[in-house]
Amino acid sequence: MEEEGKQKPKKRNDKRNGKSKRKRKSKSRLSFLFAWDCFSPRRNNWGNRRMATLGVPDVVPSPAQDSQTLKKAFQGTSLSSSLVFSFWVLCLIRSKMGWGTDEKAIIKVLGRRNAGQRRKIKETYQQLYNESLIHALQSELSGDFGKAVILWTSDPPERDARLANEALKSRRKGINQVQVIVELACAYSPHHLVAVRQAYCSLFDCSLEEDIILYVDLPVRKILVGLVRSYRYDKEVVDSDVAEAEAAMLHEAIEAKQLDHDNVVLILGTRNIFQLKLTFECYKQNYGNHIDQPFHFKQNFQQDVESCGNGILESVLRVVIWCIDSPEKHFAEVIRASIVGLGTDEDSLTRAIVSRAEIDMVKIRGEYYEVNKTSLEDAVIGDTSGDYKAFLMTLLGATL
Ligand SMILES: [Ca+2]
Repeated sequence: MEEEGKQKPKKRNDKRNGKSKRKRKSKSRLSFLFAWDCFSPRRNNWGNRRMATLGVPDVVPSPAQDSQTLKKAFQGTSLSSSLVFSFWVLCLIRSKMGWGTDEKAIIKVLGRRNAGQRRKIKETYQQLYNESLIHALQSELSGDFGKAVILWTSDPPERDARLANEALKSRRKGINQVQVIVELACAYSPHHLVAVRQAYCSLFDCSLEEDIILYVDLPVRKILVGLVRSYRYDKEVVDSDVAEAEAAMLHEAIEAKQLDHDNVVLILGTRNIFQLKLTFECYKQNYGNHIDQPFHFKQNFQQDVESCGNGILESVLRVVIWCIDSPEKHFAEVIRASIVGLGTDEDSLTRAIVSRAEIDMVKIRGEYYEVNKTSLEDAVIGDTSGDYKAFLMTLLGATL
């Protein structure tokens, strides 16, 4: 779990001209920011317990107790409750049918522990049984349920490095795959992105950037490399002059239909999230009027990007803007798209719920209801079943 942003906004001195150039957001100059201030990433973009749906019990067993419960669940607790059968019959059934894993107990333990608690359980399990918990889960669980539990139990940087690798090596390179990389670069803290890049190097013996260059074609490659290379400043420091100038640059790129222009890549890949939100707002204020729109309707940067075409580049930039401006909108859409119509895209559904349950799932749930007029929980219940459904619902706050 990533730490809640606790740092207060601060001034930064620009030594080039000897005076404070960058300014802390002030209500008088930037009053239009107030409307979204309550959704500010400073408070919850990168993790906030109040925005998590994960339900940790008031009294949490020790990591050793949890490890024992899990070990017992792998061996099958049904032995003790099925004394009516003789022991050898159970052994026979178990050996023939693989019967004996208590999935509910696994969900009850792992599905109700936060990232720090899960890490301690993993360490303790390794010490007690000289066996990796992840390996044990891999050998005991299967299907979408197994995948979801393993992703949830993995360290977040390693989890996301594996997700990125899977997306890059996928034969399909549609927006569903590419957006996994965009999420990493734009919807998480800069520290998390660096940790994912480090994990990627250790796991796959090459850098994330190298694999993007290898597997993704231009012009999307240029955008993705620019985004994952970034290490954004993570505090709320904005400069309205920079926002005005860079909104103009974005507008020039839109006018020229050059969405992969160097300026676009530089702005989106280097500026802090707060600065970019201000730039998007300046864009809307300065360039949002369109002849064919009612006078009170101002088009924003994302809508202008979409009006440039419907190719992969436009889709990628739309995801970039959403992940920066309001990640909950993006993840609500990922969940909607994974559920809508016949069948389910379980990988996307799992990724969205597993990776955001501890960050902003409450906001995602609200956004989902707003757009789809149905609850996120009902949608998940309607499209999933068995232990997989029970696990996702537990991460969404339901109790078994
Ligand atoms: Ca469906």
